[in-house]
Amino acid sequence: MADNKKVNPYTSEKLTGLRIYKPASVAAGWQGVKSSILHLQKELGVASSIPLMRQINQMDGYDCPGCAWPDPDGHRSKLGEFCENGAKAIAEEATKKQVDAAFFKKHSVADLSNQSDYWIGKQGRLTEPMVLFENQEHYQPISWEAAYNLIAEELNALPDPNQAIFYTSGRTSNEAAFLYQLFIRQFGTNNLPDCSNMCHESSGMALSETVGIGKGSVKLEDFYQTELILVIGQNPGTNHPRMLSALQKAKENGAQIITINPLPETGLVSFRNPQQISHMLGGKTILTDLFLQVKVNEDVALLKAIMIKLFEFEASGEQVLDDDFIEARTTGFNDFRDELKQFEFEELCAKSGINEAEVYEAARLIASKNKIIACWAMGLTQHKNAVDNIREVVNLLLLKGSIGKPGAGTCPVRGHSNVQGDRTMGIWEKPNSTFLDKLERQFNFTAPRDNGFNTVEAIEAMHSESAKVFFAMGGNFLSATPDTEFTAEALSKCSLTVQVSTKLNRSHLVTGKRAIILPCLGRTEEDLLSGKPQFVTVENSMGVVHQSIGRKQPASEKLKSEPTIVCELAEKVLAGKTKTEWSVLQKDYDIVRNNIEAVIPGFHDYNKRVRQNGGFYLPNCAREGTFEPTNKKASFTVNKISEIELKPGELLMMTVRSHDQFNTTIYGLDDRYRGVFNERRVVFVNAEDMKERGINQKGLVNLQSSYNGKTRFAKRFKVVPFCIPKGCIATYFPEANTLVPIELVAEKSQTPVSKSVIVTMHLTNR
Ligand SMILES: Nc1nc2c(c(=O)[nH]1)N[C@H]1C(S)=C(S)[C@@H](COP(=O)(O)OP(=O)(O)OC[C@H]3O[C@@H](n4cnc5c(=O)[nH]c(N)nc54)[C@H](O)[C@@H]3O)O[C@H]1N2
Ligand SMILES: Nc1nc2c(c(=O)[nH]1)N[C@H]1C(S)=C(S)[C@@H](COP(=O)(O)OP(=O)(O)OC[C@H]3O[C@@H](n4cnc5c(=O)[nH]c(N)nc54)[C@H](O)[C@@H]3O)O[C@H]1N2
Ligand SMILES: [Mo]
Repeated sequence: MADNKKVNPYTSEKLTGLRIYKPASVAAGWQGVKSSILHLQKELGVASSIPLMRQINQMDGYDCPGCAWPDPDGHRSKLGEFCENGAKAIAEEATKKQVDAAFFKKHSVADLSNQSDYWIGKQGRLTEPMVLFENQEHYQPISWEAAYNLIAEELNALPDPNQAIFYTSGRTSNEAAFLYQLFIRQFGTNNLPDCSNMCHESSGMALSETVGIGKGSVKLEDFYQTELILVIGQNPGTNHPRMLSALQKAKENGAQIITINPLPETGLVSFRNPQQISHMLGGKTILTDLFLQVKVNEDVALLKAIMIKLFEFEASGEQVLDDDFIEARTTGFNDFRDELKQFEFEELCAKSGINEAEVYEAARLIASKNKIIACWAMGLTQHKNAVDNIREVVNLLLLKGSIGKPGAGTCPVRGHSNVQGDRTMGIWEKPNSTFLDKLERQFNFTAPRDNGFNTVEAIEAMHSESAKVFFAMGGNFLSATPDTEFTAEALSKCSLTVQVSTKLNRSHLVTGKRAIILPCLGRTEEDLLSGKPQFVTVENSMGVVHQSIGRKQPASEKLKSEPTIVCELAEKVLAGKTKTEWSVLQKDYDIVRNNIEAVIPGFHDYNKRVRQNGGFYLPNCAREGTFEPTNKKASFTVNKISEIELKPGELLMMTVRSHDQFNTTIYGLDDRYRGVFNERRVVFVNAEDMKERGINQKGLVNLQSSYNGKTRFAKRFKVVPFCIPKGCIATYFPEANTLVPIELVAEKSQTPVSKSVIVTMHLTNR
């Protein structure tokens, strides 16, 4: 482990005092309200919290910086349109604590890196631009002007623009994202990796190929009309808590819910709606009708088993499949059906870990319904066969004619609040030529045409020193990416690393030779241009583009908005080489939006329509049932079941989020729903696996993964016995990211395989 002078790229191995209780039986309720208030009170006080919480997700307020779950199209709750974890996100951003020049003078980079991620995040908001010069131990203040000059000098000294990498996290607004990709493409590269590469890339790939658009097809309204909802590989109680209200309403309207997950996640079992008095007096809604506790990465086997039953029901004379839909609106059905015939129902059930009676019950539920929604998140997207996982979900929906009609469709539940919008704006390493053609015409330049690096390729390029400058628009690249040691080496080989950020994180500490921090405004804060308040726009998980306006006094006078930072930097870096009037674009976001409208389809009358209540829906061919571009038909596909075979002693590890974190931002040390308190270095293990290994509750273990001849370690985890399938374990992200091999990525989407890492577990006494 690192000595005091050395920068430590890993999360702290210090244990904090684990307490284990029974997992919670109901989500939200009074405990959720109490937790929201505590977090807000601690970071900004009650008086400042009340006006802020009134504005969140209101039509004239700001968009919650947390997840991308949509707001209702019509009525918004006066009690506050937010959840417990939204309150934590606001507390984190609106905190009164500050990380200023004096802070960096006091703490060296190495000292900071030896603190826990929780401690680092809790120090407060970044308040002024800082620079870390080569071989220096402390960051020091730098003016905006000097910072831009330094970045311009490094970028322009590169022999090839493709030696620079420009990462984006998913909080960046449409306006900032559009300007950012324009600047980068004028600079000359498509090296635009983003957090999507680690998130829903597999969904985008699978959906574009099968139904013609890489986004989900449902609207919130569809939840209220549907008959059956599948929630697969998603933990909404923690990660999209407002989805529970939609599920509750769906149930009240008669829908049923099947949950497919290796863990019995509390939010999916039962829910106490904090907005409903009867619930707060003890009532609750039981959400899940059928829980299928699938083994990690065995969803394709399970889905195939279910579909075999559907075909059997059909063969016995029942009307189960939507034959007209299949005939008129799809291709590839025969190949799909013939391939399915090669599997044995019993073998598939055994592989998935679900008993035959339960699979039969699931098939019965599905057989009798015509309007089905499938929701999913990282439980499907972060596996080697992730794209196949999602294509198999699409197969099931197509069999039932359940895409492109009300009450039915695909619902990949997005993560970051504008991750979907960023892609729409062109944050993509593989832009299509239609988009580039239009961008070139609008801005009179020649755009680079070669594909750029995605996240994993970017890390590899820095590691092999074929990329030298790393620039991040938000996020925490070091801790969010796989293979922490490898990524740390990669970043350290850069000549310059730059982070546009709101809060301090580990990516500010593991740096290139020189490093810069550019502090920016957050969602909640007022954004004035020449004294005029501006709003930005974002796109939620269901393709609604709407405004977000912050009204809070910024954390510091020295902060700049992301669009301003991009425009000012572009002027410096592209000086003499750009025909774009960056200073004009910078004056008013309406001007930026007019340019977006000219380049990106679906944004006609952008400035007008986004000012109307609740914004507007982008066009969506799958929603409309036209399934472009494959002859206006959707495609059945043939998909592989998981090829993972565990050897004796091996376990399959998934990394999940606790209830007290937003990705790498650690709000607290509790995972209330799972009954784990005051500790993040835990591993959830099946009791039989513990017994076989002679490990007791709270036993201390090291984890290791071996891949392609290299062994990786994550040390000092406390064992928590848990209801999880035998052979599977769970740890938290980012503590276990050291175990995820950089080369282990999903086929086609190249998403790191963070939910199926083969590991071994070893008792230790240190
Ligand atoms: N409060 C809060 N909200 C968030 C975030 C956060 O960190 N905190 N993160 C945001 C982001 S960026 C994202 S992408 C989303 C993430 O939202 P989720 O995808 O819900 O997040 P994870 O914790 O990764 O949970 C994955 C779920 O999949 C299950 N799972 C794992 N492997 C498998 C499998 O092989 N099959 C099946 N069927 N299930 C599996 C796990 O048990 C877990 O319940 O949430 C967003 N919202
Ligand atoms: N093992 C494992 N690894 C994973 C995952 C997993 O499930 N398991 N999930 C993956 C997923 S789904 C995702 S999306 C990625 C997330 O990867 P990232 O998006 O890179 O990580 P975050 O933790 O969301 O980034 C948090 C940082 O963003 C900055 N920030 C916050 N708000 C703003 C803002 O408004 N503007 C700017 N400029 N900066 C801001 C703050 O400085 C904060 O520290 O991680 C991935 N990594
Ligand atoms: Mo994500």
